[in-house]
Amino acid sequence: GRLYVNKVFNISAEKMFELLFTDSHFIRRFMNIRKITNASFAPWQSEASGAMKRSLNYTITITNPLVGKFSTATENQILYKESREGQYYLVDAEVYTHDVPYHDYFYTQNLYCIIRHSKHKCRLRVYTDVKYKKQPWGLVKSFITKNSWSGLEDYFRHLESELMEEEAELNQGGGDH
Ligand code: YK8
Repeated sequence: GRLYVNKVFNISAEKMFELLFTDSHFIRRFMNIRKITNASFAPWQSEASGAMKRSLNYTITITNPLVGKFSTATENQILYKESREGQYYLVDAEVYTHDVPYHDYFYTQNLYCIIRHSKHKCRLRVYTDVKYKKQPWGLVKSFITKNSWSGLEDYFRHLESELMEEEAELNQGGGDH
């Protein structure tokens, strides 16, 4: 896997969780910019195991010329029970892109880790892996992996820069964060 985001923000851990994992203005706006449409968010629900789960459905717009322009996607998120409100949040997000070539072979796993740093600061880490449900031919596998990494790198670089803008907006005019 790869670590795409590893950064301390002037945003509290609670706020970071709210921005990324609730139906927030931030995530709505980010999806708009990325041309992610028809988004539906299920509410978080607790599981017998003590974890929380929710799933999202949306349509992504793809810029990769090798692939059709759109694909529907399902994202299943698990908030691990080891998470502690305001302190530490671990979210496992599995993303299935249903309409891309070889979609039945792979999915993407994004692990988001939000750690409280101080009252108004947190560290965000996003660790990403391309997972295989069945083994494709070697050449196909490297093709999938290469194309996935480039799309993911672009997405998370953009997410990080939008979070930095949000951080600036949240902190402007407001005391010593
Ligand atoms: C989520 C991983 C692969 C996919 C794409 C597929 C290429 C197909 C390979 C062929 C287009 C928002 C990606 C990047 C689309 C976007 C997905 C996003 C960024 C040529 C064999 C969507 C996070 C996420 C996870 C997986 C990404 C797809 O929040 O290359």
